[in-house]
Amino acid sequence: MALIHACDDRIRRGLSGGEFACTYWPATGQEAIAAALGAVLHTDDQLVTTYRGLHDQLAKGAPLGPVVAEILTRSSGVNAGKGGSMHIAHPPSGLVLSTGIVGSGLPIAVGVGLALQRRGTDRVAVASFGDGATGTGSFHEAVNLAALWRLPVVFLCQDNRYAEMTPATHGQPVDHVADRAPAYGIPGQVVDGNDPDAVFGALTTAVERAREGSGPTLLECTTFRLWGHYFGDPMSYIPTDELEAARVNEPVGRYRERLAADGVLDGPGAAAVDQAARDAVDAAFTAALADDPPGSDAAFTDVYADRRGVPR
Ligand SMILES: Cc1ncc(C[n+]2csc(CCOP(=O)(O)OP(=O)(O)O)c2C)c(N)n1
Ligand SMILES: [Mg+2]
Repeated sequence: MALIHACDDRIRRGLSGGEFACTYWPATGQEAIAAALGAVLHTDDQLVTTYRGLHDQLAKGAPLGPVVAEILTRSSGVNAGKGGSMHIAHPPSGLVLSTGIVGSGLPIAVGVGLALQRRGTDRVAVASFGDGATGTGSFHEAVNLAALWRLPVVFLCQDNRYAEMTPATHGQPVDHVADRAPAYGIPGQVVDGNDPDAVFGALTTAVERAREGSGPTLLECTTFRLWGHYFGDPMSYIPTDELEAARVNEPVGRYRERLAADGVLDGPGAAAVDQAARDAVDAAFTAALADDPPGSDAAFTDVYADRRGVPR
């Protein structure tokens, strides 16, 4: 959680100060969901996430330096600087891809789940998406098919209450995304997405169910995007009291307080964790900023793959 928090902060500071330019969708406020996800999944479990994916990508084990370099479109990036902040993939970490088309990650995760099932593995595929994605047709098609074929998929909704500038209450006729699960005959659960222990528990159950062949779960983790939709979002459409309440409920500080109360991590210990995270992030940015963007000669490499999936 500290690493995600530090990295998101560093990106926003760099953009604010004009040090570099890129599109960015901040993940601050959603650190707990990703940290729990990373702790529950194995490296060879597969994750499909979205443009708001920094937290998921780092938690899944994608390497910090090459992820930062990709965000800055440098040739040392995970995708050689040709994907940019919206299209981060790292197959060795089980990070299948990050998509910019809302709802499109779910059917892809279902396809991955089908492949895992047919190969007879006990691996699982997770689709991580926002509350707004549940209004797309692809959400319903994906959940229906995964439920029908009892695929090893977990549908992980990061319900941050907004889709761009539209509140969830204006976009869905049910109180909770998880309320839709009975329509597909699968378990649905709402969990406090700002409590990493709660997310860990619920995800463990969902992932075990998928591993043993009992099919998918729809897990809704309630949270908030504390910096709005995109970097620079003035957030004027969010009522002040709602934003204030969300800031108080912020997961990193909340968990730090719990760890202190439980005698797990004292103040200096927490400060050391934060400092180590900031140091790692600063080193990643220093290296990435010293690297070059890909040259024009790279434009036609890694574009097509042959039938075995080998890039050419
Ligand atoms: C199919 C499609 N429609 C619209 C958009 C424009 N768009 C980008 S992000 C977004 C909001 C998605 O909200 P949500 O699924 O809740 O994810 P969040 O951004 O809150 O993480 C929209 C409508 C898009 N990228 N793709
Ligand atoms: Mg949302």
